[in-house]
This record gives sequence, structure tokens and C-alpha cells, in this order.
Amino acid sequence: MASRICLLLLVAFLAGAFAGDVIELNRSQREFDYFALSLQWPGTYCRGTRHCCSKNACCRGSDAPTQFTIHGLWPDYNDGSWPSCCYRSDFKEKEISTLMDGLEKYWPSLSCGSPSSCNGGKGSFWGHEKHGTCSSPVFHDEYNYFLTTLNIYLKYNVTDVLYQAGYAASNSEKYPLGGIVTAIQNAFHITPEVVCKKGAIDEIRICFYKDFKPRDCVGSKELTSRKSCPQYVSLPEYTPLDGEAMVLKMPTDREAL
Ligand code: U2P
Repeated sequence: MASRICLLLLVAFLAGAFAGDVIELNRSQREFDYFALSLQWPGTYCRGTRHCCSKNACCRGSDAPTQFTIHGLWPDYNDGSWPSCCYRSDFKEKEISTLMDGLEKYWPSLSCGSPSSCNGGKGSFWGHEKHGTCSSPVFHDEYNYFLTTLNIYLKYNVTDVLYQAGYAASNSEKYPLGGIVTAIQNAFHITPEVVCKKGAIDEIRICFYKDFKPRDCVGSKELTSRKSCPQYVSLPEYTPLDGEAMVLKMPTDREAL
């Protein structure tokens, strides 16, 4: 009788685990210190687009994004490192189905490749958001992680702040890095981290305490050493592939991987 109960418990446990219940992956990773909201500039990222697929927002023609889009909300440590893949839990797209329009618009994939994930890279683009698994105790579920990220992205509108300060997308202008940083400091009272690629702004990161009050990013100190950005940077406009080229270049999602 006892062995039958043990067997039943074992079956129930395995059924729970395989049904996608949360499994702790790495106990050695301590709780994170702060969040970095990493924003990418499509004008810089999309310049590297070599082929198209349906999920790639760089391929939306005239609907391609023209504002900073979300790269991720990253739990980080004060020493500059970060935890990753803290729990294995199956990503359930259904839980965020009501957020899909916002995610497609503000948090789109800008490539056809599959980002790395904790579960072998399968499933939807947002399923790779392994950072959510390390956001405990602030977040315990997918829905709140994605909803909060969209909300703080909309509240701290970096594209608008730069535009109001005179820094608009341009393929001819170069802007002082110091001026861009000052515009964000004046608006949000924190220093962002800026990452460049070939002299163009690639990412801007703004950081938050766990209660979502803004704070300096750890990497913002590297600004003074001009780590990846020159003194004058560009904020390129993206000219999408035209309709005909897109049709010719549009492989299926499978081919694009
Ligand atoms: O910067 C390269 C990649 O490292 C991951 N990263 C970086 C900084 C940080 O604070 N946290 C972090 O996770 C990102 O990996 P991804 O989420 O894109 O897979 C970043 O792209």
C-alpha cells in the first residue's frame, strides 16, 4: 500500500514538472540589485538587415519602427554582472495574449534569428525573455513582467525626450554625446548608459530601483571614458527595403533561421 502511494506521489510530481511548473535552475545566483530598461535604436540595428522574415520589424516597410524599441528589462547586479536563467518555466504565450499589440509595436524582434533562451530557443520571440526568470521577488509571472515593462517604456519616453531637445533621427547630422546624456538627465534626473555601434547610437539604457524609481545605470560611469561612443554620434534614419525588394528577399521563417 505504502509503495503504491509513493508511486502515485512520484507520478503526480513528474506530471507537475512536465506540465511546465517552475524549476529552480541555479541556486547560487543571488537576488538582483536593479533593473536596466535597454532600448534599441532601429535606425542603427536595421542597417544590418540582410534578409527578411515575417517576425522582423525592420522588414515592415513604411511601418518599420522609428522610435527606440525595447530590447529588454534586465535584472542586473551593482558590480556590472547579471543573473541569467534562474528558473526554467515553460513560456505560455496565452498569458500575455492581451499584450500582443503593444509587444509587436514597442518590443518587436529586429532580426530573423532566434535569440538565446533558457529552454532551447523554441517558441515565440518573447519566450526568450529569460530575464523575467531572474526578476523575483519583483515579478512572479509573465504577464506582470511584460505589462510593467511596457508601462515604464511608455512613461520614460526617451525618443520624445531626445526629439524635444533637438536630437531627431538624421542621416546627415551628428550630435554631441554629452548633449544627449544631458537631455535624459534633465528629463529623468538620472544618467543613462549609452552604447554605440560604428559611431551611431545603438542602445540607451535607463535604470530603476526595484520600486521603479529611476537611478543611474552602473555602466553610465563609463560614459566619461567614452567606452563605445565617440564625442559626436549619429542617430540614423532607417530607410526600409522597398516593397519589391522585400517580396524578393522574404524567405519563410524556417529558411531565415
Ligand atoms: O550585451 C550583450 C548581451 O548581454 C546581455 N546583457 C547585457 C547587459 C546586461 O545588463 N544584462 C544582460 O542580460 C543581453 O543579452 P540578451 O538579453 O540580448 O540575450 C545583451 O544583448
